[in-house]
Amino acid sequence: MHTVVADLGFPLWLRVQHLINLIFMGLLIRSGIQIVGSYPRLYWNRHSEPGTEWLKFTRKPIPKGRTWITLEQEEPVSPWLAQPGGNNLGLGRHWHFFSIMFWVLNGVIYVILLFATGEWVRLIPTSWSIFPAALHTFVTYITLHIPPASAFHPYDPLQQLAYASVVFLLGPFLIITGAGQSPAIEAQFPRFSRLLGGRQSARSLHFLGLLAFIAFIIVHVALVVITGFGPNMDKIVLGQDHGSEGLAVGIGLGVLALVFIFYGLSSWWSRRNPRKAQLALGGVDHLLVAPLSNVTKSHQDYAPKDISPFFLVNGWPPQDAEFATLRANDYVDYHLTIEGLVEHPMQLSLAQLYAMEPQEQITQHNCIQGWSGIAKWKGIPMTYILNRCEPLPNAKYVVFHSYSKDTQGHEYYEVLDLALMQHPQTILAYEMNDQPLPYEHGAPVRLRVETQLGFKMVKWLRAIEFTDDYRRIREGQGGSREDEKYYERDAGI
Ligand SMILES: Nc1nc2c(c(=O)[nH]1)N[C@H]1C(S)=C(S)[C@@H](COP(=O)(O)O)O[C@H]1N2
Ligand SMILES: [Mo]
Repeated sequence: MHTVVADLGFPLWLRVQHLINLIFMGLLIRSGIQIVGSYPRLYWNRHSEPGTEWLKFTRKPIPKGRTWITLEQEEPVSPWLAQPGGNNLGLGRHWHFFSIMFWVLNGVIYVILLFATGEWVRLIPTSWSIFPAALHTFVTYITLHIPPASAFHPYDPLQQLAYASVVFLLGPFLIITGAGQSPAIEAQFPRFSRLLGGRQSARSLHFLGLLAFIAFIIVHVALVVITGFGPNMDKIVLGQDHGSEGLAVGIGLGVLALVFIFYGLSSWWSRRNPRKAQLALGGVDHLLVAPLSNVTKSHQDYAPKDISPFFLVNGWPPQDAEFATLRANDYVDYHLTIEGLVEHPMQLSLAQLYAMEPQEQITQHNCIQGWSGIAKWKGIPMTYILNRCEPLPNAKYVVFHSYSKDTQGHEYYEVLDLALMQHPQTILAYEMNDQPLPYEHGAPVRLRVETQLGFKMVKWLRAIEFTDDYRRIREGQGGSREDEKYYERDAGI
């Protein structure tokens, strides 16, 4: 068996897939670094309280004695490291999800071909003796020796184990820990989330997976160089050890240079044309993200003991006089406007809202930046409001307007699909942890949609508008964060 495999060169499909994998792995690592920069603190606990992180990549202090928001904690990342670099969480995520789709597809085809062609014997150990043999190889390398040629069948035991682990363990581990951070998946499968220790632990594990991948790449490349760069490149690039090493090294390094140039140019392009990048990459991501957003339902039901002792704030509270007056009078003059494509437009006072049958839920809030926290929310199910106002048949979207401003000084608004309003845990919340909703968390009323990312849950609600098209609103992307920060409209991941 061994001799047969040793004779196998690298078939063309394997070499092409190796290159595709390299391109997308690089994009995933780069965009992953971008995403970490948006909230550069990693936790093992569920509450994301500053100071309890096990690792951070920021020297920014936590402001004391004033309200601060988590957007202030973003760290720009150099485009040498991150895709596309700077403070670009939205675009970084587009690159990440875009790459995931092609990386996973490539991986699946690879595994299928591996088994279909018999090449699997390269990777998958067929005897327990691989472990002592691998240890032996490890000792050989660590004492600065190179195993004899006879140890490679075609890989040496340590190499074979490492490759098999990366393909069959590390790859799936990254997919699982990535999925474990999606609010839609977590809301649909709370037990899966618990298994990973919650979203923060999933994020930390995902990051450790990234480090493991980087470590693998460094060792892998180093060994390719040490154990015979020319012949190895000959196999990787041309498929066989033909003795055309110069050509192989030339082609190999040339292709690698092209890949790096592509990273640089595509990052530069997406920073120069963020809207185009959002639409182009987002159009592809949509295939992955939209089903998650639209199919999942929230079954979250945390226990009171899970409630976060501390809950981060994002988004600046309203600054205008109108809201200040409302607030000064304890919101007695507050009215929530319900308008647009409805049978019965209306104005609801707080007293009218309080008179309706409320619902309570203990759920996890997931900010797109990466932090999360658990709280108990009380409010009116949106289904109840729908029954009262009766949306017209052509109503497809619901626009939530607020009293606060986004980072460009426009009204903060977000658009949600009408279908999400039917979800059992979509409520207009007026209490948080058994207290009236605190000012910084969106008093007097905010939205909760428990399968979505936090930016969709508009605080300081002013009006709810039913519409058939959101494209004519402002920049037409479906919300403040989509307009100004190029986030995706489907916020399930
Ligand atoms: N009106 C308004 N609502 C908003 C925001 C905002 O800036 N303005 N920020 C959103 C974001 S990004 C998040 S993560 C949550 C934060 O909710 P919290 O401050 O209660 O934690 O509110 C969302 N709702
Ligand atoms: Mo957020």
